[in-house]
Amino acid sequence: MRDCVQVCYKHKFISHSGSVSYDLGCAYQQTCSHLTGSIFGKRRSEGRRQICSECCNSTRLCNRDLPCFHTVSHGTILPRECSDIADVKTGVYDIYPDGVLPAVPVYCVVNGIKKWTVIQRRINGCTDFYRGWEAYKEGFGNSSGEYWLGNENMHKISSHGRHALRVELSDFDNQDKYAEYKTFSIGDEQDGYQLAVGGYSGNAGDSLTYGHSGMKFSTFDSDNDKYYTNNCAKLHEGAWWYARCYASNLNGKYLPGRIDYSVSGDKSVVWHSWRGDDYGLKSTKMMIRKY
Ligand SMILES: [Ca+2]
Repeated sequence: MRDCVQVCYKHKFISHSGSVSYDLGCAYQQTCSHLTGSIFGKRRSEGRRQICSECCNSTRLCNRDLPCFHTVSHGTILPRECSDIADVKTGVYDIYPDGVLPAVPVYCVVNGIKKWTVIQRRINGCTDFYRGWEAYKEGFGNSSGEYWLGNENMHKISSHGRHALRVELSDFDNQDKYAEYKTFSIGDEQDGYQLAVGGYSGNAGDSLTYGHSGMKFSTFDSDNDKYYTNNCAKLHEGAWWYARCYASNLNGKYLPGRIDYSVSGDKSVVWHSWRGDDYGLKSTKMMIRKY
């Protein structure tokens, strides 16, 4: 099987003692057709002086030495997020949340001097967002369409410098609203990718700080919510930093417009403080930037 592309990296880093070293290794960009659900590859190896090897088959075992055909130049600092990319414009770019390969394709939004990295986008309901812990951890979807960047990537990006979050929302009456937060970060997996968000401004109302900041992430197969006798992710067919259960549900089911409670319940793409929990929004965009 030859549909896995092998790439190599050489990444400059500074150790705790202050000495400069280079992390040499290899990674692959996952292009295997049976894994099209994910746009994100996995880092193949860590540490120094790894031998480049071939991605052999779907078991992801690597066992053959191969020459590298692509090497990142000596000392190159790879962009961790859109604001690290020189001359970035609105569109799809590769970022490296780990600081090393593999690349993660992502949608960048440039608004004046503000360069945003989109972490979540809904536009048409084409992508299924009712997925489990591993899918939300790694990310899924398509960088030019609907996607979730992945909790692990969000954690890595938000761990380097202070970040702001901007949430942009549209309804089916062609109205646009936004909510912006001065602070945004995601904990690591051990912390359940806990959300920390605050400093609201905007015109959509704040449906994230109260009820979600401080909460762990929950999926249907990993219940970390505060509703001890029920599972919020299952109840609302989403995955979110549920408490008991939500003020917003942007990864909910794509149910356009006013929904019939008796049929669908409050499972849709909701931002309570704007259109209430019986209205499924048309599009959503969550994006972050370093400042
Ligand atoms: Ca629960």
